[in-house]
Parts: sequence; C-alpha cells; structure tokens
Amino acid sequence: MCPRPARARIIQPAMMLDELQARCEAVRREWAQASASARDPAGVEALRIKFLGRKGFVTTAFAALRTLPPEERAAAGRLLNALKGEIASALEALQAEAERETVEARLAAERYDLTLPGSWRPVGRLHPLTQVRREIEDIFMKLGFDVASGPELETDYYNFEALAIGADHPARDEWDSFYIADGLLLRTHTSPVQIRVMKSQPPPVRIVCPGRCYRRDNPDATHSPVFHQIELLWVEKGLTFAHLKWILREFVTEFFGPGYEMRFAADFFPFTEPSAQVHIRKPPGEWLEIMGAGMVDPAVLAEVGYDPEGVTGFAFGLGVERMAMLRWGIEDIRLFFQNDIRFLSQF
Ligand code: FA5
Repeated sequence: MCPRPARARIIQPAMMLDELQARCEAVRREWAQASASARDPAGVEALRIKFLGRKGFVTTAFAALRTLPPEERAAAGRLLNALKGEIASALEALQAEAERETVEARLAAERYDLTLPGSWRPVGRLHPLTQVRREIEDIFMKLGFDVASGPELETDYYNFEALAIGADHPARDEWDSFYIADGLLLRTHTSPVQIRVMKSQPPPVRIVCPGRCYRRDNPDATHSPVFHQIELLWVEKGLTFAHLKWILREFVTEFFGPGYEMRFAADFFPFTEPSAQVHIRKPPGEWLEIMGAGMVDPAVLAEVGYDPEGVTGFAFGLGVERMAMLRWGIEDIRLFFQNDIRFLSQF
C-alpha cells in the first residue's frame, strides 16, 4: 500500500455543464416538493434559507461554477441565474400569499358583529336635591339675587343671638341643635348667613343662601335631622310685605308651573315681624309647609348696623326637600337620603 502523502491534494473533478443542468433540475424538483407545503410566513422563510440562504442549494451551486471549464462558465451562469430567478419570484409569491392568509385569519378571528347591541353603561346624574337647589338658585339669579354661603358649624351668636333668639327664648326648643363645643353648634337654619352678609356689606342686599341644616328632629315622612334650606334676603329702601308676596308668586309659578296653590298662614319668628309660613299644594293633594318668611325685624337690622328707619327687608327660609317632594309627588323625605339607585335614577 503506498503511503499517503503528508498533505493530500484533493483534486475536485471538474463539473460538466450537463451535470450542472441535472443538478438544477434536481433543485427544481426539490423546490416543487418543499414549497407545496409552505403556507405560513415562518415556513416560507425556512424555504428561503434552504434555497437562497448562504449555505442554500442555489448559493452552493454558484460556488461550483469555478470548477467548470472556463468556456462553459457563461452558459452555466445563465442556467444558475435562471434557477435563482425562478425560485426568488416563486418565494415572493409564496410570501405574499402567506401574509394574505395571516391577515385573513386575523380578520376572521377578530370580526365584529356591528348588529350586536352595545354594552350598556349607566349614566350618572345629579341628585334630585342638587337639581332642585340649582334650579332655585337660577330662578333667583335671574331676578337679580346673588348666591351667598356660610358655615355649617355655626356660633351660638349667629344661629340664635343675632336673630333675637336669646339663651332662654322658647324658640330654641323648636330649633334644638347638635352642640359641638362651647358656643359651637351645627346650624339649625340658613338664617345666620343673613347676619354674616349684612355685617359684611351696606344695603341694598339681595341674596339667596343654600345650605345644609341640622336639627334634633325625629325622622318621619316630612322631617329629617339633616336637610337643606335656601334662605332669601332682600333689604332695600321701601320694601313691603307686598314685595315678598309678589316675589313668592313669581318663584312658585316659575318653579312648579301652573296648577299649584299657595297660601300664607300667620306664624312667629323672633327675627321677623310680621311672620308667615307658606304652604303649597297641588290640588287635590295636601298642603305642605315649605317655608317660614317675614319682614326683617328692625332689631335685627339695628344689630347688623343698618338704619331700620332708612331700609326695610324681607326674608324667607325654604325647605329644599319639601320643594322636591311637591314637584315629584314624593311622600317620604327619607327616600332622598337612602341612596337607593332605583329611587334616584328616576330624576
Ligand atoms: C326657619 O328655619 C326659619 N329660619 C325660616 C325663616 C327665614 C323665617 C327667614 C323668616 C325669615 P322653619 O323652622 O319653619 O323656619 O323651617 C323652614 C323650612 O325648613 C320649613 O318650612 C321646612 O320646609 C324646612 N324644614 C324645617 N325642618 C325640617 C326638617 N327637619 N326636615 C326637613 N325640612 C325641614
């Protein structure tokens, strides 16, 4: 056996053109088989690597070109270029098809049925008491009144003393409050705002003051220990009880519309003289007391530093819940505070 030389020279046999042609045909068959099952983009990419990639069939066949005799290389190059072109355009078509199928599959999976009913979301709304308060404010703002406010935690002076309700006055029994600390209480009405505003500005005064009030009233169909009032105060030269009646008539007509009746009954408040309570009903319904009212007592005007000889005024404090009850025919005031969505969503 003759020994192998230390560095063997491997002589690659020269490839012939017809051999290359046969190889091209083999690659074509291979392609036809492999490409038949490539449907998705990943499969098509695998094909591209297999045939046109760095180590792919076509690329290696090009590498074999240099083993051909020089005079055959041009013809061989044409053969290979034709093969490469065929495979490249077939790949392109396959790629486009695979993408189209992917998009179609996605569209089919994510199809929206526009005829289905939409998902229903409940729309929030203002509490009926807020609606009524805002509406009343609007009515009086149109009549030239400003909106004022005062604290819910009041001093004994503003809630009682300045309104001529002294420490031993029997009217305090009706307006029993929740006492917080010495001299501080939860206001029992919005009338203390009258005093605060008059003390802060000279006449004329034209204000409405909405707000929450607190009383040690046992809850029943028309009473709640927490409720809302709107105070009105108009102080100017020459005002009389007739103006009070006029503005109330305007207000009630504007708020309720036709079909409601209003009546005045004599009443007593330490800070108004004369005083009245006002009742409203929608016949044949019951009368409901909605407010206390009267001409501002000259002693109160003097207390805030106004001249009782120069100006007169009138005021009222109306219950917001009662107005809402009358408007919507609600028979129990407690419904406003129970937060039952079935009740609230009706307004
Ligand atoms: C007063 O509170 C006086 N400050 C009203 C006033 C103002 C008179 C200005 C003169 C001048 P009275 O206690 O009557 O008055 O209450 C007025 C209104 O508040 C009542 O007519 C009623 O509608 C409402 N109200 C009173 N207490 C309650 C309660 N516990 N629950 C619901 N509403 C109430």
